[in-house]
Amino acid sequence: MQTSWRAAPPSTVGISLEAHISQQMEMSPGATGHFTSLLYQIALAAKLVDAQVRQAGLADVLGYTGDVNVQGERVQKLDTMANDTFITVIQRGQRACAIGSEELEDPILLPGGGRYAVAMDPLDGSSNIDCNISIGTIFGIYRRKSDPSVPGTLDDLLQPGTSLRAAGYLIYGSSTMLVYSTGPKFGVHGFTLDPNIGEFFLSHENIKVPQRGSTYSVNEGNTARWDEATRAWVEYLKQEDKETKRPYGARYVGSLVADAHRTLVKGGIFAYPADRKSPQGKLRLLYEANPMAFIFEAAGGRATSGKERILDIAPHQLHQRTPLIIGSPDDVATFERFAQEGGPVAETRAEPA
Ligand code: AHM
Ligand code: MG
Repeated sequence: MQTSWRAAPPSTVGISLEAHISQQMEMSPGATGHFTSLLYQIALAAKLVDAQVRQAGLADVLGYTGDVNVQGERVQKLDTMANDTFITVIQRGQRACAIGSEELEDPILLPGGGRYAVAMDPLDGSSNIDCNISIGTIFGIYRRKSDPSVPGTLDDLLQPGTSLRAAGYLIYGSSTMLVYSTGPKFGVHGFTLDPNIGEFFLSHENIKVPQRGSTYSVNEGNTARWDEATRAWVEYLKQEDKETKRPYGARYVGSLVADAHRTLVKGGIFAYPADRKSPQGKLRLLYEANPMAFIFEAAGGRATSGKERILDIAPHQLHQRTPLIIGSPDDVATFERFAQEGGPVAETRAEPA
């Protein structure tokens, strides 16, 4: 038998996502709990989607539905299930006035005075669904702009990333993780789902992206469609130079959540630049680029289209696309020098924030 009991030193062991969100709420003067409850709903929907993803090979939910989504892409069954799950849970929770989803041409505009607008990609990395590679969910939350006495409007979603109240992503991978931030002041935190208990626990507290990394992540199969500056940038990363620790290693999964998460934790750069096939870029501003940009900036990283800061872009369409370059500040600065000067550059360091 123990003769005495001593309180354990402060530790993050056993801090659930719910406890963490509640703590953050207490740190926000005037918080009413509406935002907290919306985050709980997203976490709940994510657990339901996780269960579907884990069962996918068994439950006949792999493959295509036969439909084509607004982007002209073939819809997979899991895309549809994830979309339905998030929308049902968020709608029932009554905290949102508008939901914009990659899977739906038009936003869902809700009555009931919900104070937030949610932009989301319910299942990112669709091309990887059928081969057991990490996929995920990406979301951004805005405070509504419209009058709460009427249903939400498209304009509640068409806000620049600088107006995001929170953003996050889920990875359904070798483990399931939720990473979210409510801004630089509160940091970026990662939670891992304990499948035995069905609860997310804090596993990556206050994630900071390294100042510079040693990997680049880009679909090099698109080389022939890139402009000269992008080609020169990738060639530069592949050259040998001890001082700048080149060549960089190449890592590309093809699921933004996975490529971005690795870049966030280990540093380096992820890029989906504009190319001849996708002159506006491939990724979607509101529910892919903005949430990732918000998280990277909150973790000390940077996010650019090559021409401007992602979070400053004024959206005019729900499904608008943008080039996206995110990563360690020094690595993004190097990309920008190539994009702006169109050729090789001397070693680049990010401007201090
Ligand atoms: P999705 O939302 O339909 O899954 O498409 C977005 C995905 C991203 O996850 C990933 O970064 C990119 O598309 C990969 O594109 P590509 O196959 O052209 O490299
Ligand atoms: Mg996507």
